[in-house]
Amino acid sequence: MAQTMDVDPSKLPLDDSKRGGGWSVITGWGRATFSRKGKRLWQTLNHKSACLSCAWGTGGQNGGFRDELGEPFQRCIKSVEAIRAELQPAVPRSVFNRRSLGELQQLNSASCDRLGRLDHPLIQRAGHDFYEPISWDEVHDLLADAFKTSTPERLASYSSGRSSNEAAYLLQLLMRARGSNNLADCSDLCHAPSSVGLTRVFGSGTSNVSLESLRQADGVVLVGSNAPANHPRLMNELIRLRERGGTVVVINPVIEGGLLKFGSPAFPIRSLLLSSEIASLYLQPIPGSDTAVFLGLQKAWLESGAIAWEFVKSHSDGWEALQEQLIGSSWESITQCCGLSREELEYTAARLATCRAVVFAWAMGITHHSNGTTNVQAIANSAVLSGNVGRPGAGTMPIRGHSNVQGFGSMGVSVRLRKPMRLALEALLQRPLSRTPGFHARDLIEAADRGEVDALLCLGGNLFGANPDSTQARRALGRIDTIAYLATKPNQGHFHGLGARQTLLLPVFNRFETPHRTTVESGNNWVRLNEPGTTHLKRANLTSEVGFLAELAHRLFGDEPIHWKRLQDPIYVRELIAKTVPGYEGMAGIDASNREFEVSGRVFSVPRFSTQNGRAQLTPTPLPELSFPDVDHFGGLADGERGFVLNLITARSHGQHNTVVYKAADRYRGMPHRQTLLINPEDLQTFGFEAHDRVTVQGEAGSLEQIELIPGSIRQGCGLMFFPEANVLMRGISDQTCGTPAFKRVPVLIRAQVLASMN
Ligand SMILES: Nc1nc2c(c(=O)[nH]1)N[C@H]1C(S)=C(S)[C@@H](COP(=O)(O)OP(=O)(O)OC[C@H]3O[C@@H](n4cnc5c(=O)[nH]c(N)nc54)[C@H](O)[C@@H]3O)O[C@H]1N2
Ligand SMILES: Nc1nc2c(c(=O)[nH]1)N[C@H]1C(S)=C(S)[C@@H](COP(=O)(O)OP(=O)(O)OC[C@H]3O[C@@H](n4cnc5c(=O)[nH]c(N)nc54)[C@H](O)[C@@H]3O)O[C@H]1N2
Ligand code: SF4
Ligand SMILES: [Mo]
Repeated sequence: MAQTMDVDPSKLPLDDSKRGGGWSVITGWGRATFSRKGKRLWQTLNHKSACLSCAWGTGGQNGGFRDELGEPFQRCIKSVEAIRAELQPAVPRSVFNRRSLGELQQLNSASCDRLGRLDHPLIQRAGHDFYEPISWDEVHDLLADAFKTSTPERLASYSSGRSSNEAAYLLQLLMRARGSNNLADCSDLCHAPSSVGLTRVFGSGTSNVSLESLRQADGVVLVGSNAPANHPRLMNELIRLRERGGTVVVINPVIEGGLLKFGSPAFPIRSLLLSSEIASLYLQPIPGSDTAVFLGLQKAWLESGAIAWEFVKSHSDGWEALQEQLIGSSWESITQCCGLSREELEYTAARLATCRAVVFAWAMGITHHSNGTTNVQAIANSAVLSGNVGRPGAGTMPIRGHSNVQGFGSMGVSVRLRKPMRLALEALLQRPLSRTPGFHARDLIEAADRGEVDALLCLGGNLFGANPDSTQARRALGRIDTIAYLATKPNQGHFHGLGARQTLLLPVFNRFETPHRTTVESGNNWVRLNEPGTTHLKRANLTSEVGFLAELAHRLFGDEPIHWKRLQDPIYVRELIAKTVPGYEGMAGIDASNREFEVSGRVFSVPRFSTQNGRAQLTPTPLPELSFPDVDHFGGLADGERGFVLNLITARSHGQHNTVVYKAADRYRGMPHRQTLLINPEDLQTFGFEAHDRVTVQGEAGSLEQIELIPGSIRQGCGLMFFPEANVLMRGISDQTCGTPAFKRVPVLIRAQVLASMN
C-alpha cells in the first residue's frame, strides 16, 4: 500500500468530527464563556501573563491574546482548559481528612485533577494512612534538615516546565550551592535529544527560527507532531503558508485528521464553513525510522544535483563523511528501514527542492526513540544540505512542550550545564561547582530504585506518571526518604509516588496568581513578562515558588556567599539571571523597561552558527536497527489464546495535558475512551480480530486488560495508546545520549482467547 499521498482532502473520507479545530472548538469557547466561571475565565485570559499550556507562547505584556508580533486572537481552547482547571475551588477538607491513601490511589488522572486546588500544606508520614496538615515553618525545618543531612550526591530535584524562570534559576542555584548536579527535568523525557542534537550541529540547542522568520517560509516539513491538538496556534501559521502557495510535508505513521484539514477559530467564518487544507504531502513511515526518511531525502538531493553545495562548503564541516554515507547507503537499505518507496522519497525531495525557504519542525515522534538524538541530527543535516538554515524563512524548529520548559533549560536546570554559565555561577558562588555528573529523569529513577537517593524536591510535574514502567517508578520513589511535591493541583504521582519516611504536598500560586512579576521563555526564544495576580481561593495558604526556594536556601546557607533571603525579591533574581545566563542580557532593566525580548544567539538570520568556528558540524547518521521481537519474547501464548506483536506508539489525546486527563474520549481519532488501542483495519483482518474486540496488551514491563481495538488511519504493524495509562507496559529503554525513553516504539503482544467458532 502506498504510504505517501499528494493530499486532496476533498477526496478523503473525512467526516467533520475528524478534521481538527472547527465547530467543536467554537462551541467549546461558547460553553466556557457562558459557564459559571465565564467571567473569571475571561478576566484570566485577558490577564497579562503567558498561556499556561504549551510553549508556542501566547500572552504576556501584549495582553492575554497576543503573540510576540502583537497579533490578536492568538489564544486557543487548550489554554481555556488549563485555566478552567486552575480556577476550580479548593479540594474540600473532607477529602484529605476522610479518604485514606488506599482510596486516593484508586482515583484515575481526571478524578485527581477534579478534586480541586491544593490550598494548604500537607504531610504524609510513614505508617500513616492519611495526608495531614502541617505549617510552612515545619515544612521548611523538615526540608532543610533533609537537605543538610544528605550528601549532595544523594539529593535530587525534578521539575516540570510550568514554573517561572526565576523559580527555575533559584532551584538550580540552590542545588548547585549544595553541591548537587542532580537536576532532573521533564525535558529529559521530552526534547532533550533536540537540545543535544542541535547543539552538536549548530552549537545552540533551541529553535533557530523566529515567528517572524517562519512567516517568510514557503515550505514546512512537520515531523512527528500532532500540532492540531498540542500546539493549535502553529496551525494558523500552516494555514497561512498554504494560502501563500507554500508546501507542507507531514511525516507521521498516523494520519492525524487535523493535519489534513483544520478549522481555526482565528479565522472564524472560514473555519465554520470550510476549514483549511494543511498537508500537501503526507508520508507514513515505520515508527522510529525517521533517520532513514531523511537519509532518503538527502540521497535523492545528491543524485538529482539539488544539494546546495556552495552553501554547504562555505558554512559547514564534515560534509565529506556525510556524502560518503549517502553514496554508500543503498536505496534498498533506506526504503526497507522506513517502509517508504524510493519514488515517494524522490518525489518529496524534488518538491522540497522547489521551495525557496523551508522550516523543518518536529516534536515527540522524533525524540521519543532510542536514536532520538540521531533523528534530530539527520533533520539538521537535511537543513544544511538543502541550504535551509541561517536565513529568513528557513531553519530547524523543535516544537517545545511545556509553556516554560525552554526557560528551565536556559536557567541551567539541566544535567548538561554549559561552560559559560558554569563559569558565571562559579564566580557568583565564589567556588568551583561539583563535577560529579547529575541524574537525568531516568537515572534518577534508576538510582532511587537502587536506594541511592535520600531527598527529592519536585517543582511541579508528575515524575511517577511521566516515567516508563510505572511499577518501577512507584517502587523507586518509595525508596527515597523524603519527597516534597510543589503543585497547584493533586495528581496520581502524589498518591502513588510516596517517600519512605515522609511526603510533603505543598500548594503554590500558579502563573496568573503569583503576587509578584515573573518571566517565561517560549519555544520561539521569546521572553515574556507575567504581571502579578491574585487567587480566587478563599483561606488560601499558598506559597510563591520563588519565596519558597529562597527561604529554603536561606535556612541551608544563611547569608553566604550571597544574600539568599534577598532572593525572595524576584527583581534581584532577574539581576542575577541577566549577569549569569548567556543570551539573557535583555533581562537587565526589564522591570523598568517592560520590554520583552528575544534571547540572543539563538535565531540565525545569517549562516554563522554558535559553534566554535561558526560553521555547522555535520556527521553521518547511522540507519537504526528496527528489529522487532516475536511472540516468544513475551513468553509465548497460552493454550486457547491467539495473538500478534505490534509496535506501540504512546501519545496524547486532544483532551489531556500530559499526565492530566481532562476528557476521556478522543473524537478526532475515533477513540471513545482511554482503554482503547488504535490499529490498522488490515491488521485486524490479517490476525483474525474485529473492531471493538477486547484484548490484553502485554508489554515488557506489565500488561493492561480489556483494551478495545479501534480501527483507524495508522500504518500497518503499529498501534497507538494513550499515556500515562500505557506507561505500565514499557521498560525504560532510552536514547543513550540523554536518557529520553523510546515512548514511540514500544513492543507489545496483543493477546485474546481463541473464539469458540475458531476452535
Ligand atoms: N493539549 C495539549 N498540548 C500539549 C501537551 C498536552 O499533553 N496536551 N503536551 C505538551 C508537551 S509537554 C509536549 S512535549 C508536546 C507534545 O506534542 P506532540 O509531540 O505533538 O505529542 P504526541 O502526542 O506525543 O504526538 C506525537 C506525534 O508523533 C507521531 N509519531 C509517533 N511515532 C512517530 C515516528 O516514529 N515518526 C514520526 N515522524 N512520527 C511519529 C504520532 O503519531 C503523533 O502524531 O505538546 C505540548 N502541548
Ligand atoms: N508513554 C509516554 N510517556 C510520556 C510521554 C509520552 O508521550 N508517552 N511524554 C513525556 C513528556 S513529552 C513529558 S513533558 C512528560 C510530562 O511530565 P510532567 O511534566 O512531569 O507531567 P505533567 O503531567 O505535565 O505535570 C502536571 C502537574 O504539574 C503541576 N503543576 C501545574 N502547574 C504548576 C505550577 O505552576 N507550579 C507547580 N509547582 N506545579 C504545577 C500540577 O500539579 C499537575 O498535576 O511526560 C513524558 N511521559
Ligand atoms: S497554542 Fe499553546 S501557547 Fe498558544 S494559546 Fe494554545 S496552548 Fe496556549
Ligand atoms: Mo513534553
